[in-house]
Amino acid sequence: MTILGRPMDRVDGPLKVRGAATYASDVTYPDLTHAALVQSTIAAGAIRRIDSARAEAAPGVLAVITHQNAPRLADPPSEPFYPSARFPLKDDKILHHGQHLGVVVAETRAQAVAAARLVTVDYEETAPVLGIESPDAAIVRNPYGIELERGNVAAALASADVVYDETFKIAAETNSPMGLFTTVARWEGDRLVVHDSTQWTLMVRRTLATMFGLSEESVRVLAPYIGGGFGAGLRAWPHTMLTALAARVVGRPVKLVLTRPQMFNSVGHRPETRQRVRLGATRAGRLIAIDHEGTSTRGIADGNVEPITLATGAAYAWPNVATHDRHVLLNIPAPCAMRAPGSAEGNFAIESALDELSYQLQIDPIELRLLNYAEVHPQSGLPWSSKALRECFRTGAERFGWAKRDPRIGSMRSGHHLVGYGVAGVTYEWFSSSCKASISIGRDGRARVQSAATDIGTGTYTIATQVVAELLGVDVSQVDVAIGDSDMPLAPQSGGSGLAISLSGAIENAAANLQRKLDELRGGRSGESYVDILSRHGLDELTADGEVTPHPEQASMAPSPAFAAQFAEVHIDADLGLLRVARMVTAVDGGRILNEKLARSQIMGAVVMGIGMAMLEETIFDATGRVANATFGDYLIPVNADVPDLDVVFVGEPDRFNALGIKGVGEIGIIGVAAAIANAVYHATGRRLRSLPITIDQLL
Ligand code: MCN
Ligand code: MOS
Repeated sequence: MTILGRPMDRVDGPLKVRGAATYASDVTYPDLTHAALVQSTIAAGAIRRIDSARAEAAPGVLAVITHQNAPRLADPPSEPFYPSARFPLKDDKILHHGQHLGVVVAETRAQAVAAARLVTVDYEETAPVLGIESPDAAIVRNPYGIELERGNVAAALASADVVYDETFKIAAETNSPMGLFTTVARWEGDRLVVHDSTQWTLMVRRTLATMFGLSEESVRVLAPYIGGGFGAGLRAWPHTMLTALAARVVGRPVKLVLTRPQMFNSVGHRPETRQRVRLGATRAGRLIAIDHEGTSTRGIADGNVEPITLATGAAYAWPNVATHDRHVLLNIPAPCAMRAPGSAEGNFAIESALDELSYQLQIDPIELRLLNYAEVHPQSGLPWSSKALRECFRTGAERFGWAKRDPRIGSMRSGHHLVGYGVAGVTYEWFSSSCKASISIGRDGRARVQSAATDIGTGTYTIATQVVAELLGVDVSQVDVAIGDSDMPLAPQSGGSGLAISLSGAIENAAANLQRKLDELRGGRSGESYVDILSRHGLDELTADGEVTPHPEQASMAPSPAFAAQFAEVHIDADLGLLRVARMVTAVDGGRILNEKLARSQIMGAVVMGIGMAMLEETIFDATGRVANATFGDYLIPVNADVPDLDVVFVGEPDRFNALGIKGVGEIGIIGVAAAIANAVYHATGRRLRSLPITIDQLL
């Protein structure tokens, strides 16, 4: 292979730099109207009455739609693992602060925003249930069945030489992609065309088709470009439903662009979590039992998955395992997926706990992990389809200079700063789905691939180009990629770090089918070019479809997760407690890497997000359930000064489960960052911080 793996520049880069890539907010129509939302200022209760009269009379206003006059729609459907949002104009109930109570449509955006302020709402207020510790909150089992029981944890803990038992807390965080989520909806008779900021065109299509009682073919969802998602685009959100509804009511196209504060209460967030970890070990460092309890917050009427303990059972070779996942139901805007949902939180607890044990047992932290290395899949006993976690630790340690670490707490200094080294291991269960693609080859020699998949900044356009070029043996400049359109062949979400696997599998299958058709046409004339074959047969182009379904549970091999080892060096001002990450090294087993440059960008971006999670990010709900820091002035994310030298290295080999040997890399880079930093902080200071974000007050 010569084109796969190559660190090729993004094929859509020039378009983006020139402003020629059309994001949803760039879409316009001659008769376009604009919408603004009316949002609840209480977190719980009901609407007694909404008075829209002044808004309706305001300049330019075409409609004010509330639950009092909204046409009835069917309930949105739920996808497996991707629960739907509740349509907020269904009734008079208020379940969270910021809930959409209405939408105002006007000739201009300014008119819509001004009129939305004139809508008055009379509330029947009840006390909201807020905070993960609320005694009034209902607690339910995570409905997605991710709990696990292996062996006998209670007996093993009772017989262990060393027992560890601690609790971890992580603040809620908000995805905050740069691109403000936008919907532009237009009805063409009974056909609905929607441009949307989404990671999953077919999910939005299905949701709108169901709600409006249309066939799926009557809805077209376009998302050729999206300014980041990080999981926020994995649900069909109420503002999208409302824009489609508004366009039907006014009989003209409608555009709705969320404001930055609305991005904090309308498109999901990483829930607040609490975890308890109990570990049992022998003196020699053999981990014999783990009990992992994860609890996350959830909106009262919204589903969410948040699989905190998903990776726990397979991460190390502990013979006795019990995991528990609970949801606390609150009057908060719906939490949803945020990069490595559940896994990022679960890893912080597990990898911090292992670090603590390493000091108790006086075993090097890497050594402790290798002593408990899962050589085979711990649940099934089957060999992994590939696993280079040992290599991640070895190569990462070498590049980081782990050997220079003095294990004694507070022993390393750089001038006025305490220096700490920390490490975390990562096992990440990526998630792939069925996918289709079609490839055509034209008489002009160009290859064209189509799929409903999205590129959310990840590089889908580029890797699809590379896969087609590699498999058909054409130059990358001869390949056109068309994606982000639900009318194209079925594709899953950009999500669960599974799109590269799914889409390249579908392309691989389509390319094989195309080659077969070409071979038939070639009829033994070996060496005849595609162009010659097509012209000899008088064909303008030849097309083949391809499809891939996720690997079935196989009897001989366990499908391998992706793996990583992450290393952090921190510097802490000895007097002021100021914490800075000096450098980070991440070694990743992502199977075959499709594009070295893009994959590296994925890891670097995720590490930056991990630094945010570890040290800065916190979505704060005040006593009324309002997000109190819903701006980029108040919600802290890493800036350049917070981001040190980030070293990324790929190790391992092509996986044996899919044709091209790929594993997902879009999320893995965030997962071990918080634990690596917290472990480094402990090494530097002797302070064990089990609550994120780590702030200066915790270090003073
Ligand atoms: N890649 C590669 N080799 C592999 C696997 C992937 O070179 N073996 C590169 C490709 O450039 C590919 C990208 O990594 O396009 C991501 O591939 P994959 O791991 O399959 O992830 P998805 O395409 O499913 O993307 C979703 C993933 C997730 S779940 C989140 S959250 C996330 C992420 O990607 N959100 C992102 N990365 C993001 N990057 C950007 N810029 N913006 C986001 O919103
Ligand atoms: Mo990623 S949180 O699965 O979009």
